Amino acid sequence: MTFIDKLAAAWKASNSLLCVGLDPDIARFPAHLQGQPDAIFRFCKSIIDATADIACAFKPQIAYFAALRAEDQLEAICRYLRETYPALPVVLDAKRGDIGATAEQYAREAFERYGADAVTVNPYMGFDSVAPYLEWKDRGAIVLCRTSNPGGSDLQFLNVEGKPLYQHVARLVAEKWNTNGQCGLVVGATFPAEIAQVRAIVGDMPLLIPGIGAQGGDVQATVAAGRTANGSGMMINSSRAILYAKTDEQKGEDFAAAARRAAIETRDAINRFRG
Ligand code: OMP
Repeated sequence: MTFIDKLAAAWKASNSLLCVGLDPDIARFPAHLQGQPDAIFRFCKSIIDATADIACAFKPQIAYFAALRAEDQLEAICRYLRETYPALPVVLDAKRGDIGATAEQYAREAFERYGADAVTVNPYMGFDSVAPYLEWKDRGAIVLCRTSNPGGSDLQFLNVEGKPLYQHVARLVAEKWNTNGQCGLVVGATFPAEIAQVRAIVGDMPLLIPGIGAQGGDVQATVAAGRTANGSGMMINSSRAILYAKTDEQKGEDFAAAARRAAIETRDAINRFRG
């Protein structure tokens, strides 16, 4: 089954557009996990088990693992997801971008080593830097288009031949790069007007939309701008607002239970506006 088919099936089966981001920050782990050698794996596993029936996808962010030499725990998390929740796509957030020969190795890392269904990639170096990911016909390449951070405007908003650069990226991916129907685009929830512009350019192409929750993106505006005719088409990612939902005031509540509550609230808020 291809990434796109798996995602479409997950949207339907879960009735959810929520992508749970796995950005494990050990400084924010509960006390009983502090100092444990497999703390990252155990934290992520608890979050996954608490939210798998509420999510349409999981998105591990590689930097949180690599910075601590914990790639083995990322491998274990990806394996756990594949074996325990095979219907849920895993999007490896690595934002790769390099010359073709190097990109071939990054593609193997994402798809062979971690077994990811899709990977985020940076389009700045052009088609030959993205082509190696597209050789993996059953996997997805999710291309950065209009990112959620304020500095994204520095380049993505540059006026190129009368249109902002991000719109050229959207058009290029939709019309030239997506020959095998395996691409998606990243568009931040912090810029709903741009989500609508991208949706108008790319038809039903899946959008990965980070920026709700900790970054303050507006759920209603995001869903209105990004939904397809059948009310899906988006993986709306939330990481910190779910992972660290437990606050000091909720003394009795387990961190995974708090994450589940936050995930349900987010899924339901999204579904209210899907139509
Ligand atoms: P929270 O702000 O905690 O929900 O995390 C957002 C996640 O999405 C992080 O893992 C970011 O690296 C990622 N992200 C963005 O925040 N903005 C983008 O434009 C693109 C991404 C991404 O590609 O996932």
